[in-house]
Amino acid sequence: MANDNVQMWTELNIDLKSHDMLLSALGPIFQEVYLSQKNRPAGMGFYDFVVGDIHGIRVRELREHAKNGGKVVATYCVFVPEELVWAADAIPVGLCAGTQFSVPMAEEVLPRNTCALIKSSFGFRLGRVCPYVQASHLIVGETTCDGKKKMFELLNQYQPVYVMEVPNKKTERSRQLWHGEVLAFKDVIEKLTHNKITAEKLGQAIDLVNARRLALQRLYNLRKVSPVPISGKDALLATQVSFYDDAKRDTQMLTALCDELDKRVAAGQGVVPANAPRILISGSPMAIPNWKLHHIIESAGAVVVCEESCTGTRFFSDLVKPTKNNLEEQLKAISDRYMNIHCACFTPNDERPDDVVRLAKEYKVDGVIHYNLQFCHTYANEAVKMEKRLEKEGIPLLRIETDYSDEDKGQLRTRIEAFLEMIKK
Ligand code: BJ8
Repeated sequence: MANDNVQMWTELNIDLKSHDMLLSALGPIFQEVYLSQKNRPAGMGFYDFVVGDIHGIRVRELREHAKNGGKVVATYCVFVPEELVWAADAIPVGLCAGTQFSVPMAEEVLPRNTCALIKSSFGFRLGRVCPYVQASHLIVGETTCDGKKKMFELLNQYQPVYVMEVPNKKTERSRQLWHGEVLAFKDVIEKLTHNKITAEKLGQAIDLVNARRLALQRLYNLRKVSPVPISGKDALLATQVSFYDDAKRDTQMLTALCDELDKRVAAGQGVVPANAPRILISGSPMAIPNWKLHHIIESAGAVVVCEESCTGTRFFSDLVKPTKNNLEEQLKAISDRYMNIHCACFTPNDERPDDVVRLAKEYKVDGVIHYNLQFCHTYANEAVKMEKRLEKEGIPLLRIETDYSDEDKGQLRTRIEAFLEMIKK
């Protein structure tokens, strides 16, 4: 299998030397962050296997699909309506962009004062180290932030990129603009795949993605219990894998994991003592293998019970409203659902602090850690409002700004330990 992988990566024009370095760096990190945890649910075995073969089996599935004439559509943002991709018999893949490894590659071209997520994604393509990028027929970007939209222009020099225009306001005019974008995206996908998106196909795709959202909702609901039956790191990993695994299989694996967690809850079995501080993280998304903050928090004896982020609740909280098989109504339901993502790219975006307050209560947290990637201006600015709002609600908040490097780990540890000491029950 190892040789088969090498042949596949060669066919995908991967830089094998760099790629080897990337994979050999991932193993020890995963060992330290994940495999060293005690008392993990057996269902996490599947996710360990996925990470252990991160550029193997799933990429092979995508290649098989392409050999049979299918298309692979890569995305970076939860605004891209994946239902339309599935409905055209193409496969959507959420790209990772969570590693420091590809950042120096990107810095040869992009300004250094760009957020790590943007640099990491661009570096993957520039350095040819990500088989998911190489295997995709189209990359779909969006205009959520300035850094990303300008990076997509550059990325387009290497691979076909289509950019969806995400409005910055939530007015009726903006909603209409977004609806038009969804319709245009449908045309783009139909053209790419030569498949017509019918009401029947779209209905099936809506059910497929909604089922995965419901499974993730169930997983997160189980994290509301005390003592919590799963660590924040494990829940984050399960969510991260949902971005690129097959949606049907993913739903099955999440369901099996939740069945096991139900039993843990019934037996009162937790991964940490009931009095461990419960933390909600709010802010920028954390793509694989960005486990840095969770690892520091949980190594300090606390537990992350919820993420208000795009690798958390924003990814699955809302379903696309099921409608009868009428294409027009389905497309409207899709655009409505996606416009309801409370990303900091919107102004104003008061729904996000509302969400954090609500989630803090639902998950009975002792404190919130606001996480924003360095040079991400939207989240950094929104933290000011968040701080005021949480202060009013009496919810302790710690603001963290960081990147993917290890340089500030010691400093973060000190600040987080001090915060945990302050909120201790
Ligand atoms: S819907 S959060 S996934 S845009 S961290 S690249 S905003 S400078 S990631 Fe996001 Fe979609 Fe919004 Fe979610 Fe720019 Fe900020 Fe970097 Fe960011």
